[in-house]
Amino acid sequence: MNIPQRAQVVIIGAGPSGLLLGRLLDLAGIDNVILERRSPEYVLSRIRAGILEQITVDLLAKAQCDERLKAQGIPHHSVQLVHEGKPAKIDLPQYTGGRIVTAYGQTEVTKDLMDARFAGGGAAVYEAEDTRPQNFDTHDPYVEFRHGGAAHRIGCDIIVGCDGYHGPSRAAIPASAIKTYMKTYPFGWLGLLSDTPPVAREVVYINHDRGFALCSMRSHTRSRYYIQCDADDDVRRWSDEDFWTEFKKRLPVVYAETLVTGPSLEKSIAPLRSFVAEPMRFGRLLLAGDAAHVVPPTGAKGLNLAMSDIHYLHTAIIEYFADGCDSILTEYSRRALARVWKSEHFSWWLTNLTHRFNDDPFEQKMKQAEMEYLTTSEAGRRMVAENYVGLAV
Ligand code: RFL
Ligand code: PHB
Repeated sequence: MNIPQRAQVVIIGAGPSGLLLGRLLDLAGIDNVILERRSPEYVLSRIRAGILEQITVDLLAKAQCDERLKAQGIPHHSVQLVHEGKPAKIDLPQYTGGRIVTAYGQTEVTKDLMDARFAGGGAAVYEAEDTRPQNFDTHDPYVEFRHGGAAHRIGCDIIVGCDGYHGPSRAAIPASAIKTYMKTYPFGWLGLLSDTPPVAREVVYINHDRGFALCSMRSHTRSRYYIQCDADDDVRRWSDEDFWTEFKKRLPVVYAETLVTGPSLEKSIAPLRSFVAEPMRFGRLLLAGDAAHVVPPTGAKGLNLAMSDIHYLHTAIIEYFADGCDSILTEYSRRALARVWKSEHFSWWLTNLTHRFNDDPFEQKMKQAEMEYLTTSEAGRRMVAENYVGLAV
């Protein structure tokens, strides 16, 4: 592989945010290199998000990577909340001027963007080791890494850290220049993917005495289900049968009776945390997606926030190269964070409402009252719908 020594932008991380940014910059004629720690196969094997906001769908259209999404994505016109065994459906377009969400796996989004990158011939270095952003507090930043046993260095104008929560970009910023906010939750999500028809037509969030459960899908024949589990639980402790038995106990009767079970294609436990680092700019190093913020998956905001960061960031970078105005990069951080905090709030709030936290009986009653208000009041339904389809960018 021919690794360039210079590019206008070096992007660290080839998850959905790094690949989308690379693609939009390619289309704008800005040369960029993507460095990824893992292999393409490994990146595509991670099962994560499944629900896309309209802003994400629109960005994939702008990136000319939406052919499969248009053919295979499943539009959802409502979402369900279940409390005390009673399902309540919240219409989405009615309260949002016609907006909806679309079920289409993050794996597929990543594959579509990866295929476009490979077809376009853009530089993407997979299995890059020891990647380190350097000198980014000067006008001469560069990124060092190792690949195939050799040391490399790429000089650039801008470095973008799209390297997720554990990546090296945020870690390279001096602690005195960044403020972080963190909340960890005392439970995780055990997820199972199976080739079985989804039990419901939309996403169902369930608050049950035994703990939270969630029904989702990847297609009309592939389901994705989750249950709340202990934060320190071990996935090897859960046979498929154990999962289905526990999951079924948390479903409303109407779904428990029709649930189709089958062997798992994947099973994993994800920790739940809320996290924000601000600002999202330090000199010539910019952060995007999970590198800068994490939400608990309740509400399906993580991938969508990563994509809305890229909406702000690609326009800022294009303007920066057009007129050299540095303040546009600071403006990126301000605009992105304004949306991030609102999504952080929604994800935190919905997690509190739908999960069991050793609540005392009074707190349980409060959640029940809130759920009843939300599902029976027009204002309550509008609030959930507006946030679920995604706030304006
Ligand atoms: P990613 O996807 O973590 O990609 C970061 C990439 O950086 C690479 N990397 C490095 N590369 C080079 N050098 C290094 N030293 C590196 N260190 C790391 C990694 O290998 C990786 O390829 O971040 P990105 O692009 O910001 O995307 C964020 C989303 O992946 C994430 O927010 C969502 O998956 C969250 N999420 C959901 N979001 C939604 O919008 N809707 C959902 O329905 C939804 N469901 C979920 C979720 C996350 C989950 N888990 C596993 C936490 C469900 C689950 C279970
Ligand atoms: C998923 O389909 O994986 C999914 C759906 C909704 C969520 C989280 C995950 O809130």
